[in-house]
Amino acid sequence: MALLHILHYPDPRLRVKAAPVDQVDEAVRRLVDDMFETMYDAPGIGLAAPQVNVARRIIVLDVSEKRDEPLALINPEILHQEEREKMEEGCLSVPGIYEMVERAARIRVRALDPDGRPFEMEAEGLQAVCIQHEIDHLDGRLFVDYLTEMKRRRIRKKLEKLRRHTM
Ligand code: GNR
Ligand code: NI
Repeated sequence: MALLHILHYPDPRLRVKAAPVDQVDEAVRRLVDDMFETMYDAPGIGLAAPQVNVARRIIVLDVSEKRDEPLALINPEILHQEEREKMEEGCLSVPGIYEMVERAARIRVRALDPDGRPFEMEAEGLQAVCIQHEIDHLDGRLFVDYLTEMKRRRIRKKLEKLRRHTM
């Protein structure tokens, strides 16, 4: 197991569209394990492979209170979505920023598990928000993209300044 480095906005590598996983092998399972370790350590409720500089369609999440319900989705696809709801979001790649984002309230998702077996699930509430947030990462999209240009610019300046001070 290993802790992975998380990329920060506005790193251009967060904007790359991730490619599907064609073979769920040992290397993919090792990456999933490292992503879980990195997510729990951060701590975060989700993590997408592009955030750790791997342009593959792999996400991990755990929205449980006790942090004991790990869920890995490989090549996730949203089959169905209904209703819209606003929730406050944050992102490990946009540290210290929290803003309201509107997304589907309930979704049905298809994915492969770490054994390469297809499965489907329904999600709502925070879990639905998290899955949509992570799939956005796979498509090179960040939650700040849903904000106004003015807010996004302010966030970019703030993080660039923060980086200059810590370098
Ligand atoms: O840890 C995280 N919390 C969170 C809160 C509200 C909506 C989405 C998230 S995901 C985020 C971790 C992360 O950046 N995943 O990509
Ligand atoms: Ni994120």
